[in-house]
Amino acid sequence: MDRAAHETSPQPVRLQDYAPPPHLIDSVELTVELGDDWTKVTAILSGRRNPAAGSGPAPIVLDGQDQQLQAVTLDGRRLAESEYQVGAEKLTLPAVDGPFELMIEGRIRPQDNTALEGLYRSGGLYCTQCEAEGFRRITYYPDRPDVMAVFTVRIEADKERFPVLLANGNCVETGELPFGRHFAVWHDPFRKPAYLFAMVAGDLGCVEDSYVTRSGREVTLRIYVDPGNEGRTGHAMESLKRSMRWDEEVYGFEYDLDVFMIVAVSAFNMGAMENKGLNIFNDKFILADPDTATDGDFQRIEGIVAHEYFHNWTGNRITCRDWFQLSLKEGLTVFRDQEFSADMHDRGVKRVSDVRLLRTVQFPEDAGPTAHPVRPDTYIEINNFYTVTVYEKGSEVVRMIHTLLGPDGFRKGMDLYVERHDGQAVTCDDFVAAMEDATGVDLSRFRLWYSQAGTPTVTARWQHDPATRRLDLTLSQATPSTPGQPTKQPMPIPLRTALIGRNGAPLPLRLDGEPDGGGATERVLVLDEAATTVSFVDVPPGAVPSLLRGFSAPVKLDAAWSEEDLAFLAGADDDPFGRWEALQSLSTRALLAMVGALRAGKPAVLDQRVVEAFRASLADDRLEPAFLSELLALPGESLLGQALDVWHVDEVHAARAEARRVIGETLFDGWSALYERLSAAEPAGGADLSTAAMGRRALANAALAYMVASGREEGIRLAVAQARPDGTMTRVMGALVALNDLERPERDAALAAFHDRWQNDPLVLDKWFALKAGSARTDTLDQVKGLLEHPGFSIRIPNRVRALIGGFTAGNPVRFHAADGSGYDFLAEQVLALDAINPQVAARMTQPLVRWRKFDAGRGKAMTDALRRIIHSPTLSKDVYEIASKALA
Ligand code: 0A1
Ligand code: ZN
Repeated sequence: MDRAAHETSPQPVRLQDYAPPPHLIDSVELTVELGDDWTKVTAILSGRRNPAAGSGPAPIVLDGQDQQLQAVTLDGRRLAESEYQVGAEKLTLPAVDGPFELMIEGRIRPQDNTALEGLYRSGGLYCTQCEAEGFRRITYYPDRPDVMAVFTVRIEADKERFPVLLANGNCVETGELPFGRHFAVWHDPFRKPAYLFAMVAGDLGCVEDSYVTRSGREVTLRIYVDPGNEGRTGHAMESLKRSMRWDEEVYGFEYDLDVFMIVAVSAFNMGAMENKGLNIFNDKFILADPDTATDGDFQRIEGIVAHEYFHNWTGNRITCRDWFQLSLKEGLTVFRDQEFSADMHDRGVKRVSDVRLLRTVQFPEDAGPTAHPVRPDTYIEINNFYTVTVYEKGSEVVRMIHTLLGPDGFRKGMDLYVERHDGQAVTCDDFVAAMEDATGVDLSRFRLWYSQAGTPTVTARWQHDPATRRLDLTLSQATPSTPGQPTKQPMPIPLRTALIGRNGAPLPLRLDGEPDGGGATERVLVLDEAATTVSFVDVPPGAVPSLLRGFSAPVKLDAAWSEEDLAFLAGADDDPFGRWEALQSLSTRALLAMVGALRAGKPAVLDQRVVEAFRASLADDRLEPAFLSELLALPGESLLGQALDVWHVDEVHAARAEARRVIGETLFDGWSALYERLSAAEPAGGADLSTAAMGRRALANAALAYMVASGREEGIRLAVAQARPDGTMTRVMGALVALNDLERPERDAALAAFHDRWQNDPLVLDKWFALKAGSARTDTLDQVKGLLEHPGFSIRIPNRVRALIGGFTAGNPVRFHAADGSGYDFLAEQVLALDAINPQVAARMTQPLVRWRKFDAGRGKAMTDALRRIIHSPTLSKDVYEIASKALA
């Protein structure tokens, strides 16, 4: 029997059932006594009845999980056990009417906490992760974001093993205790929800710096790492200072405490966490030097450090009323970190890489069984909703508001949002209302973007009449049904539009009926009905529309471009995104035609126009190397799979490999000249981390990969030389990626040398695991199974799991989707093993199975068999249950 049919199926939580908390907590005094057997936690809560939730006595109900309650004292009187009820996840206390003081004593065992939520041990370090609902594993508490309190925290621990004791805010007292123990007391003056609580205890190295805010306050900055790693924190520290400056300049947001701390830990479920004044990071997103981290790693670190820092205002000062509003802080903060990175580096390149992520991961989510709106209206396990929809699509929704209001209007809206809501827990609707009230722009229909799931398709058709010089552009929209939402309404869709003249220059635009277009060459057209036609006048013959410029809305565009139009835009569009998109579309059409040929048993031949467009781009020396490397990347296998009704994994893989071979071979001399020129420009050591230098390395690696793909020995020879493990990581990884699919001894030797050099460095070893798991070679699954026994692998460390298991199941479609179902069996087994240890990560690992409808009948059956095997487990977590049951629904 499916657990779905079982009477104890986990029950969903619904937005419509939201009710304000019956009691508020004003202050929390928490004492945590870390001990080898038990950790004792004492909480003194000062609370009162919430006037917004009615009057009269109401029982105090607290959340709690995985802990032993020792004693409860209410207003100075110890309660008898008969006076309260302890359920599996709730503690119910007597009804109270007025203010109260509650003391809760309990004990927990962080050393057994493998779920990495609440207080846990990572190596020799104690640390916390409380978002979303981890605080209830530390003490009984109203663990919901609309309860905001001032926290004072006292930590006690053995001094020798845990010399560093940290919590949010300012350290107000430290001292010695008997038996070699010591304590520290931290006070955070800002009211905050429990999910922003954090504490750390361990033996850590510390790197200190400082920052002077624009009003002249000095802030101490500290990054804590395992001793020995201090030398790898410089980039994170610089990124932090740049983020602080940017937030002052762009939004007027200044940091508000005297100290800002970051702690890097090796066992962490996600990327990082924005706890007030004490961010905790997955060490992978802090530690970097040119020998061990790639340029991509450096850029991700900068973006994530910025993201967590930016949460101080968008998330911490103003937080979410309930977890359905998660995108209030996440969509907005992703938008802010994307803009920060665009300002620090190349705006066009950043946009392209963000769009690629959205399309590769969010579009499939929006089209599959776990599709949900940016503001979900129901969930079983909130941890499953830290999704690309809430984060990345949420950011696109904020970006559309920015486009509709303009930068000044958006800034006015942000100012009003902060003025109204600082110190509060609010909703997405409050955010939109501030944007409206600050500018007078009506966003009532725009709110559908928060409530309606699914990716709209915009269809664009046009007709030019040479006699009247009119171009009629007809636009229409449709959003497919998604689970629970069979029909959709049209939404306002901002479409940045231009017309590119035959000479390659954008034309001044005038709409029919306008006396004068003002000379502007770009318009934001807002498609807010099911269909509409706009007419441009004075349009010369041969003009080609450039649509959805900058990817101005998260939609699929079906535009009537011919291959010639696309080739023209690929060389002429003045919008970087538009130019990249044109070449992507041209390549996608060609690759899909190759897939069709292979399906029909015919040879796959690459459309020559793609090669010519590549040749032209290669020769265009006005392009920045970083942008050129994006331009010359073919769409990935999963994007091609999505573009097909049925994702034929083998044919997609073969077609793409053949296209790369042809492009590599035909343009070999061009790649080779480029590679040589760029390698000569690379200073020894590779420590130049400027945007330009990173761009040159990206392009050199792209050229190298095409040379290897050509099959010529010279390409392999160059890659083998570049793969030598004494090089900088960007170059070594570029070479290893280029070699990774080859059935050649050189490939094995290069990987073995890399392993031997880095086997004792866990973060670099992860790269090796991911390479092994991501190889298209036929022996990959066997290799992966063998590596589960590698001394460097541990199922308890999420980074290892994501590198090895995720590297195979999410990063290697052609092998994971092997027709015999072996990849699915492997994943089912791993998900079940992991679920007993870390349900949150297990649920994420289940994702590659959910889109089984996208595959042929044989694979679809094998995938659903694997899902059934998972869901029939008698001890399944609600995390995995939610994903698997939705996938099978
Ligand atoms: N708020 C963090 C992400 C995060 C979410 C949940 C976590 O554990 C369940 C951990 C981190 C961010 O947006 O960076
Ligand atoms: Zn975030």
